[in-house]
Amino acid sequence: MSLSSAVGRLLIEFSSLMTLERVQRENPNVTEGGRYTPPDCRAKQKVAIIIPFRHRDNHLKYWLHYLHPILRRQKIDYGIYIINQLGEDTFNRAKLLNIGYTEALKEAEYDCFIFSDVDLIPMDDRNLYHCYDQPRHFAIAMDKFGFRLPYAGYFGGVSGLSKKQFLKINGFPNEYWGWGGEDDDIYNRITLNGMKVSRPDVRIGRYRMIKHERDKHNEPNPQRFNKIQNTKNTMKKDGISSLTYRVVQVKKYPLYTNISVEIGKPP
Ligand code: UD2
Ligand code: MN
Repeated sequence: MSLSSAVGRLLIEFSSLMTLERVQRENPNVTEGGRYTPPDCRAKQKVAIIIPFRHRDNHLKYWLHYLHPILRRQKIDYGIYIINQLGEDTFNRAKLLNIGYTEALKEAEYDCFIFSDVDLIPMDDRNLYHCYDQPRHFAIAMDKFGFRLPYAGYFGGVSGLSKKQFLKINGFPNEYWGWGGEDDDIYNRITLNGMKVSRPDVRIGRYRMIKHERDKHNEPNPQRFNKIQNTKNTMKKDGISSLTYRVVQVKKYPLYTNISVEIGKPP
């Protein structure tokens, strides 16, 4: 991968009006469903970018506006998958990510999976969106945490695992309903399986998060503190091996593929 087209630190703001028409005009070489293959080289990895989603259309516009050009400059061979939770039951981020992994593989032979919140934009295009020897944590220095890692085991926001790394940890937990804890459970799975998180330099792994209130039906999960103590016991049975859901619609838009799913509700 050549970095000659990287520009480094980027100016990221969320005040200008953003429309999908504009983003489409700016990205004519992205093909249906939000796919892109660099024309001038053969990329080593095929990367599926998975975004857990519900009622965040405004954030998605900015995400697409900033990320498509960055990924193109990085010469990534990629596809964008929005996993949209239908209904108004409690949100479940990690289960949506498992679904994204499964559904993306039905579309192409992806070997790398990057899981990103819809509201997180990298501020430096040298933060390369591909997979590494160890599970990768990309969003290490966020504006909302004063551009520092909030704690050593933090794995939230944007992360990436190869197919092999993902399967080694039995994917992500399906049983974290509501806000919080699922990212710590994933971190536990990684270390309990003898892997180590890899991270970019703190000057490069900088992010802006679009400011928002806590969404309805994604209240903090009171069970999260207990659950993250038990990853060792739960990870073998709760994960990609136990995933159940129903796909209601797969729709290919010019800049992304939307997969709308029913995922059930907390027991
Ligand atoms: C933090 C982590 C996030 C996750 C979460 C706890 C950061 C920047 N991110 O995010 O990775 O660990 O805590 O669960 O620290 N979403 C929707 N609709 C909803 C609810 C959530 O689309 O109604 C999606 C969306 O992609 C969002 C993500 O889930 O970015 C995480 O939810 P959040 O942004 O409300 O949580 P936040 O910022 O505290
Ligand atoms: Mn957020």
